[in-house]
Amino acid sequence: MAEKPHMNLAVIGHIDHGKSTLVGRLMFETGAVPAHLIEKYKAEAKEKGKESFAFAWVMDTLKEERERGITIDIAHKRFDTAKYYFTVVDCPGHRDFVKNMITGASQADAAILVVAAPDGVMDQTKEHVFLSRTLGINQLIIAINKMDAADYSEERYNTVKAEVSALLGLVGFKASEIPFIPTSAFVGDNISKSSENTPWYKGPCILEALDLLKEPEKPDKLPLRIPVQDAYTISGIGTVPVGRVETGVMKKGETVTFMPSGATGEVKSIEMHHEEQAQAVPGDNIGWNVRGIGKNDVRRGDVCGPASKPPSVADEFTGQIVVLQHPSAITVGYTPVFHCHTAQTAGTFMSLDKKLDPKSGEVKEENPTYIKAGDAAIITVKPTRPMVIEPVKEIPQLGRFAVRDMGMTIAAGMCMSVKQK
Ligand SMILES: Nc1nc2c(ncn2[C@@H]2O[C@H](COP(=O)(O)OP(=O)(O)OP(=O)(O)O)[C@@H](O)[C@H]2O)c(=O)[nH]1
Ligand SMILES: [Mg+2]
Repeated sequence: MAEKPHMNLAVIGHIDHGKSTLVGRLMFETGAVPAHLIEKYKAEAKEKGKESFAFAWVMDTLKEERERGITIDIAHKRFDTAKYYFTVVDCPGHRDFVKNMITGASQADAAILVVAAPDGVMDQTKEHVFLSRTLGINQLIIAINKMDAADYSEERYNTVKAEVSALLGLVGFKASEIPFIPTSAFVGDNISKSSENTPWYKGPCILEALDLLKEPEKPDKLPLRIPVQDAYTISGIGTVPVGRVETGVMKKGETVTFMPSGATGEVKSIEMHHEEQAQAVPGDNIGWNVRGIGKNDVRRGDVCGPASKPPSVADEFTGQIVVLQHPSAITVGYTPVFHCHTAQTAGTFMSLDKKLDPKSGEVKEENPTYIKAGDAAIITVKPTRPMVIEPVKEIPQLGRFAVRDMGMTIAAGMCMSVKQK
C-alpha cells in the first residue's frame, strides 16, 4: 500500500497555553497512544501533584520537563489522520527555549498555534508567530484553547480571535483564510470530534482542520538543485557525486553544471539504492556520474543544476535573520560560518541594514550599529569564498541558513536577494 502523504507539523504558542496537552490528546484520540499509557501517566502525575499534566507527559518525557511542568526540548511523534501521516513537533513556549522552538519550526510544513482563551495573545504567541513566518511556515491552524476555563464563552472566543487575527495580519498571514477553533485540550472539546459545549461553533475540529491542510508541493517544477554531500571515485565509472535532490528533476542525458566551479557535462548515469534510474526527483538520494567531470571539479557544498539555469553563486547576499544567542553584540565585520544546504562557508557581515521588531517584523532602526540576542535584522553578507545560495522566494530549499560560531547557533535566517559573481 502506498504511504499516505507526509506532513511535518509544529505546535507553537506561549508557555502553559496547552500545546503538549493538545498534542497528547490528539495522539490519544487518534489511537497513536494507547489508553493504558494515559492511565499510567495520570497515576504517576497525580503522585507528583501534577495530575493535570497527564496528557502533556505523552510529549514531555524528560525528567526535568515533568518536574517543572514545561516543555524544554522539541519532541517528534507520529500520528495519522485519514489523509496524512504527521510528524508532530511539540515546541517549548518558555522564552529560554526559543532556540529549540526555532529548530522545530524550521522543520515544519504547517503549525497549530495554541492560544489560551483566558490569557489571549502573550509575548511568545507573538514571537512564535513571527518566527514561523521567518522560517517559512505558511499554513496555520489556530486553537483557542482552555475554553473550559472561559465558560465556553463565544464572546471571549471572538475577542481572542480578533486579537490573534490582528497579530497574524501584522506579519502578512491572511487571518480570513485560517481556521480558528475553540478547544479544550484538557476536556477534549473539538479535538477529534465536535463538542456539545460549543454549540455556537460550526467549523471543523482540529482533526478535520488537519486534513484540510494543503499537501506541501513536491518542488519538481522548480529548477534542478542537488547540493553535493560528497564525491567518490569509483573504478570503471569515474567521479560519482552523491546528494539529495532538493528541487527539480534530473534526467539521463541532460547537460548539468556544478557551481561554484562551473564544471559542465552530460549526465551519464543516475543511481539510487544501487539501481540505475532514468531520472531523479525531489527527495531522492542519488549518486550520479557526469561526462568529463573529475575529482577536483566537485566537492561538498557545491550544487548541481541545469546548464541552462545554473545555481547562483553569491558575491554578496542580503538575509533576514533572527539572533538567537550571542555573548555580546554583533557588528559589521563579524565573520561566523553560514550553514546553507550542504555548504559551510565563513561570511562577513558587510552591513547591518535594518533592525526589526522580532515580535511584529516592523522596522525599528535603519543601519543599527550593532544587533544582539533577540533582535531580528536585515543584513548584507559577503562569503569569504564562492558559495551557492538562492533567494528564498525563488528556491526556498536553498534559501534558508543557520549562522554558527563558537560551537553554537547564533542566528537563523533566509536569503532575500543575491548579488551574483
Ligand atoms: N483548564 C484547562 N487546562 C488546560 C488545557 N490545556 C492544558 N491545560 C493545562 O495547562 C497546563 C499546561 O499545559 P501544557 O500542555 O504543559 O502547556 P504547554 O503549552 O505545552 O507548555 P510549555 O510546553 O511549557 O510551553 C497543564 O496544567 C494543563 O493541564 C485546557 O484546555 N483547559
Ligand atoms: Mg509543552
